[in-house]
Amino acid sequence: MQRTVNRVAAIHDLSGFGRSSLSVVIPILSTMGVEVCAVPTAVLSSHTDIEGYAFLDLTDYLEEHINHWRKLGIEFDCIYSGFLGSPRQIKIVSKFIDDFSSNNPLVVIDPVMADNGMLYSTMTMEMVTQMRELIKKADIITPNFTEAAFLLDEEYNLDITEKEVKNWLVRLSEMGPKIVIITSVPEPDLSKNTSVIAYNREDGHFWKVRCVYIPAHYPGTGDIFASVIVGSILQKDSLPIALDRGVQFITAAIRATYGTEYPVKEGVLLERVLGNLKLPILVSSYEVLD
Ligand code: PXL
Repeated sequence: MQRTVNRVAAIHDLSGFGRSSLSVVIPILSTMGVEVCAVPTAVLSSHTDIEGYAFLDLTDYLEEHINHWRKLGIEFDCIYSGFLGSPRQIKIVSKFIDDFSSNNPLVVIDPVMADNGMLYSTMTMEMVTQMRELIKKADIITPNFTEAAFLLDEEYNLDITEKEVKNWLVRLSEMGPKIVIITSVPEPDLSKNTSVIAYNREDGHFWKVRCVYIPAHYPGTGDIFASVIVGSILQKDSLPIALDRGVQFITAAIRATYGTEYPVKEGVLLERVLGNLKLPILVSSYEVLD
């Protein structure tokens, strides 16, 4: 049966406070006209950057959750995973992809593990090793610059050249995914600025979208960016337009937040900008790299 609305299995944690993971994935994809079926990997009182958070790992529960869906014979247009709570969970996601792939869904893996050169507090090197296995099954991966370095076992070096980043993209795509999108790539010539650089192995193209610098580091922006990419690709936008959409949305969200007295750890004011997702891309700024 042809579905009227695309359906995504969203495998992420539910962090109650601080606007990350399912708390942003669901509103973004719903606004973009996508049905979200959540697979909650863990429940936290907040993301892990807020001291004293409560954490319930749902690894033991997940099989039951997924088994019910197996019995129902549910199909998905996309399987989209993010923050995973334990090494065993990575194996469960891998099996989920195998079991729910008969209709060839788009598989998007955001290897949420680290930022600013450091692993998040719940992550281990064992999880990094397993993530290298999991991304073999992805069509698209969206690591940030730190996660790309961990996946490739490369040094986190902010002086990286564009040529080296292209080499990283190609090597990551050789691990499995057709499309690799690295966010927060440093721009050594423009200190503090970053860009998003992507590679599509199927047509050999590299794309770049520059990000304006705003001196605040909000949590959840990686989840927001990856969710917009998922919604955009599902609505059949091209890869460079999806990148533009992701960067423009994040920029609007950060601009709506920065300059208010809002505490950075509470995330961006998503509620103020969600409606932007309904607008067409009026000005595009992607560059083609050769
Ligand atoms: O935004 C990524 C993310 C997702 N889930 C949890 C996190 C983080 C980043 O800190 O802590 C629980």
